[in-house]
Amino acid sequence: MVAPVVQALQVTPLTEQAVVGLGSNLGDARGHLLAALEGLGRLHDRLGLRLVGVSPLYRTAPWQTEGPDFLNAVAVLEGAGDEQAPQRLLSTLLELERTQGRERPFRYAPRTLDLDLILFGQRVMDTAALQLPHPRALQRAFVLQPLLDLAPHMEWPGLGCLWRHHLDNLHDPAPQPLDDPDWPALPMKR
Ligand code: PH2
Ligand code: MG
Ligand code: MG
Repeated sequence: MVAPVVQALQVTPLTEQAVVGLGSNLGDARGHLLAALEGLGRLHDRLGLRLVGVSPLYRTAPWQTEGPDFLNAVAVLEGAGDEQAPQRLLSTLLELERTQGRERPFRYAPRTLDLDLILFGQRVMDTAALQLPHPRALQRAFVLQPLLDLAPHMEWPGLGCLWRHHLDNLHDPAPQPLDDPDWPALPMKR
């Protein structure tokens, strides 16, 4: 008669939403972002994360760097993850970057594909490999604007919904939404 009691005590892992920032300003930028979305859509078997949101596509001026304009967007993944889940997702993001031929000749160099982990639920981490929330995300309109479009109710650790006000204080050129009927935007259910 012990087994049913133990079963009842098992903790159901919390469902969390992870935000991924997508960027490209080298080669077929839109094609690289589409390939990334396909990859993100295939993570369920491996990581238990489902793609539940894709923002509109934006053209953005280079931030703290030079070179061609970027295409940027954000995506939201959802699932129940253990303690290692953010690190595993980060490794997978780096793999997807490599698949698109990402090279790193210098900091902020033009890139075929950049996939940044912005948030993983309400987790706060500061390790050499991974900081959460992403330490520069609140300074970047190319992250906050697509996130505002996609998930205005997203909660930021320590800030709740106040992250939205950071966008008002950024004086970079505003990200330009692209009218792209074939972009696979996936609005989020609330
Ligand atoms: N990424 C950077 C640096 N600057 N600027 C824009 N507009 N978009 C980016 O994705 C971007 C950037 C470092 O990753
Ligand atoms: Mg980046
Ligand atoms: Mg990066």
